[in-house]
Amino acid sequence: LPHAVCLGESMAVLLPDGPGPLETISTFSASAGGAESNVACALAALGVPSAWISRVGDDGFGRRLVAEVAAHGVDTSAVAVDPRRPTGVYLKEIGGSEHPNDLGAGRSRLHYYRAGSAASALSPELLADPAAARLLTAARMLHLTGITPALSDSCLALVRALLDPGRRRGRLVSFDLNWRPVLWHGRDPRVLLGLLNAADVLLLGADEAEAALGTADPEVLRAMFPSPATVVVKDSGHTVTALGQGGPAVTEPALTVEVVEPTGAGDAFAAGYLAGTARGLDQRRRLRLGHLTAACTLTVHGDQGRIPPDDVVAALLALPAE
Ligand code: KDG
Repeated sequence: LPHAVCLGESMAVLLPDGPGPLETISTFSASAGGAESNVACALAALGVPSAWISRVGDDGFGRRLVAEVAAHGVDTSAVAVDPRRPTGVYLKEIGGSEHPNDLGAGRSRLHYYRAGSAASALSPELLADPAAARLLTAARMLHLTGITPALSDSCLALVRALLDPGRRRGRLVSFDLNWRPVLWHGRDPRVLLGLLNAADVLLLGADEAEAALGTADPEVLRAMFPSPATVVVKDSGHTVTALGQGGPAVTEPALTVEVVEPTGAGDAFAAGYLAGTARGLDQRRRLRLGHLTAACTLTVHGDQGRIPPDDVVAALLALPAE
């Protein structure tokens, strides 16, 4: 049974064969990705038994998605198949060509085709599903993101139900803001405020916090969200600060790597941090395992990096603080 459950939509991913705006791309390779399943896969790679709960369409993309996530060792037994709605899809656009419409080297953009998807029909009914209830009852950690409440009213209701103190049974709930402004068109993103404050571990990127919450200042964010035991703020200089409830903040710089493409790095950081939490590491080493896992993803094109062998990870974690 899983130690951690990650819940949210994943999609078929169409990755262009090279950089450039979509009007110039003729070949895409298909894979699978999504914030919460990325976290589940990286947790499994780090030795934390994990499960991913979602819904997919009764189509080839859905079957591929479940198979790919399961191939990472993630429990997919509670992924429901919707006979009517399709699996969502996203295309990735990668900058770095000479074309005038290029995004710019090192930048990427996601284009979503997910409105009305199978996963957007996630709802509190999930809690009565025996397969999902079995995993949730066993899990010591539940990972959610700010993507799910943007998808539909029923998704928002499910996230609210999962954060309800009466249903938590001592499970640690982590919540990554994952601010996706395009998904909030026509919906009120202020609902996020209450959700973020209901988590135990709140993960925020400084850029997205500035955009969604109006500040990137770790102390201000800590004061804005008093309930979580820990608020983790990842700043644009790639330093991460963890703030508990009182006591000194812990700040840890990232590893210096050649960034190939950033998608999925935030998910990898979350997985590393949560794996460090599951291992009972101190705050600094949790952050360090987050950085290390993120670095593995920053240096590849896909959503997942390859985690180095255990002895390399252990040596990096053991380095003294700078
Ligand atoms: O963090 C990476 C995710 O953004 C990507 O895999 C797609 O889940 C996704 C989303 O909704 O943006």
